[in-house]
Order: sequence, then structure tokens, then C-alpha cells
Amino acid sequence: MGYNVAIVGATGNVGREMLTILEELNFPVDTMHAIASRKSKGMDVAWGDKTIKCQDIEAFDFSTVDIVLMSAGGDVSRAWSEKIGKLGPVVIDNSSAFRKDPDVPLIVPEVNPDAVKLVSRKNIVANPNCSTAQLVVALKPLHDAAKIKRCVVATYQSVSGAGKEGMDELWTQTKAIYGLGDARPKKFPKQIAFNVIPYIGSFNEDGYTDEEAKMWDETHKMLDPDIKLTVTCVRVPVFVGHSEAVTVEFDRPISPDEARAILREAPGILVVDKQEHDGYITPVDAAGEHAVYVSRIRKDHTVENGLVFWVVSDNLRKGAALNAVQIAQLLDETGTIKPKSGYRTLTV
Ligand code: 11C
Repeated sequence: MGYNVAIVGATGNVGREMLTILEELNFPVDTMHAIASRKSKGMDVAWGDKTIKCQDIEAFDFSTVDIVLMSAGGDVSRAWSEKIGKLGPVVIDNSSAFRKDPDVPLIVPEVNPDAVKLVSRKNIVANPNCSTAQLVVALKPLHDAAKIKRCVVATYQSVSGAGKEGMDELWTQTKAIYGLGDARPKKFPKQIAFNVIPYIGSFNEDGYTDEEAKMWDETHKMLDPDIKLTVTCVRVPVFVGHSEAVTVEFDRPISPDEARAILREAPGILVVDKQEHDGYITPVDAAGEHAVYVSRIRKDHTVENGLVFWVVSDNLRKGAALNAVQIAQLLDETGTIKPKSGYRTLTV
């Protein structure tokens, strides 16, 4: 017995990945609805061996579905998620709109699955920012073994984090550098081809960006509010896959070997860590995969109990669509949601 599912933002980078991953993970779906903004209304998206037409969000009856995967940006989510939740379905929201709401659980299933007990407050579950999701998957098992006191992160974020327009801009500028077209920045504030940009999101008053603040706010909500975390978020000319250089200070000694052993046992993580060129992961290796990869684990010689390591994951998958589908699986496995089609069959 499957669920009736709607994906809002089905034509975007993440929406398409959601459709693919629901299938890859054999999530029980009875009926799939693709919902899009006016701009994409009527467009086709692939669902299994069929195509389905995008329906207009204004005209769609959300009370007929069990789960809504929402990936159409913060404004659409703010306008719709609470209304939809009141009609009965659970909304799994990929935007930042509700992540800080105390009545909305923010969940990475490997990190804080127990937070599902809060779902019924608004029938909304928030999916974290892509750069936070992969970070907390790596930090959680280490934090359980030795409390993390302080963490310093530098991100290397791919252009797909900024949507299809970000990917198009890297492609267009790369060609333009060789004389084929227009190299002027549009989506990003500066040239992204053959460059790096130390700015993602928007500036906050303290000089950080909101992307950087999301990383500590979300880590505090899901893992531990006492972890001191500082971040520099950087956009790099990579199509898919976010990377992070992570420096962690613990409250007790933890050796690189102990960390490797802990991380090898942890859910969602693959440790690839040898001092040879097949012994570390790059975003090109991680693109299209489900794991959070940890490489280059070594001692931080500048503090008493410190480690430095490298974390890479597919930002469209674990950073967005995969985590959202894992939340749907968690809701199903914990009995937090049940398919309405199942109830209908039982009560006929
Ligand atoms: C990026 N992390 O790479 C952003 C995209 O809060 O969900 C996701 C923003 C968010 O640009």
C-alpha cells in the first residue's frame, strides 16, 4: 500500500532528484503529482517509465495527498506549507523558511530521528541546508564519542546549490572565456568560471553571510547548541558536490585511527582515507552517490585534542532530495504517517 505524493517544484534541480530517488529507494508511491509554479505549468517531468504533467499549485487539491515534498524556494514555502499542513498531508520542506521554527522539526535521519515526534505540531518537517546536512552526518558519531567543543569549517560549494541557473552560468562563462559568448555574471555576483567566490546567500550585519549562519543555526538545532562553530562559505566552479574542510576540537583526545573506526561504523558515511590518490574523494567522485564521504583525517597539531578532515557529498542528494526522501521513509517507518489509500481500502 503506497502513498499519494506531490512534489512542488518538480522541474527544478532538487525536484527532479526527488523523483529519481523516490524510485531508487523504492519508496511506496501509489500516485505521484508534479506541481510547479505558473512558469513551469504544463511541462512534463519523468516519473519511472512515464511522464507526468506539472499541475498549477493554485488549482491542486492538496487534501488528496499524504506527503508533499516542497522544493520551490522560501517564498512558495512560506505561502503554502502551513496551509497544506492544516489540510492533513505532511510537508517535507527543502527551503529555509521553517528551519528555525521551534514547532517544526529539522531532521537528518542519521542525526536526530527522534525529532519526528514534533511533526504533528504543524505537519511540516524542514530539510536542512545542503552544506549543513553533510557536516552533521560526519560530526554526529564523533560528537557521541568525544564532545565537540569547537568546529571551524570552510566550504567549497558547487554551482548546483544555486539551482539550474547557477549550473547554466558556469557552463556559459566557461565557454565565453574561450570567446564563445557572454561571460558577464548574472546569477553569481562575480565570475564563477575559473574563479572562487567567498560569498553565498546574502550579507548579515556581522559580516557573515546567511549561508554561514544557517550552518551554525541548523547544527545547533539538530546536534548540540553548545558546539562553537564558525564557517566561511565559498562557491567554486564545480557542477555538483559540496566539499568542506573541517577542523574540530574535542573535550578528550581522539586519534585519527579512532575517528576512522567510529566513522566507518556510522550510518550514511563512507571513509575513503589513504595517503594515495585513490585515497581521498573529490566532488566529481561523489556526484550521483548517496554517501557522505570523509577523507584526509589527521591530527590538528595546533590544539590539544583536535582533528582535521575533508567531507564531500552530492548536494542535490544527501544535501537535499535524498535527505527529504529519507525523512519520508522515517515518517513511514515510525508510523508518523500512514497512506490514506490504505485507510480507504480498509474502510471500504
Ligand atoms: C547553495 N546551500 O549552495 C545553498 C543552497 O538554504 O536550502 C541551498 C539553500 C538552502 O547555494
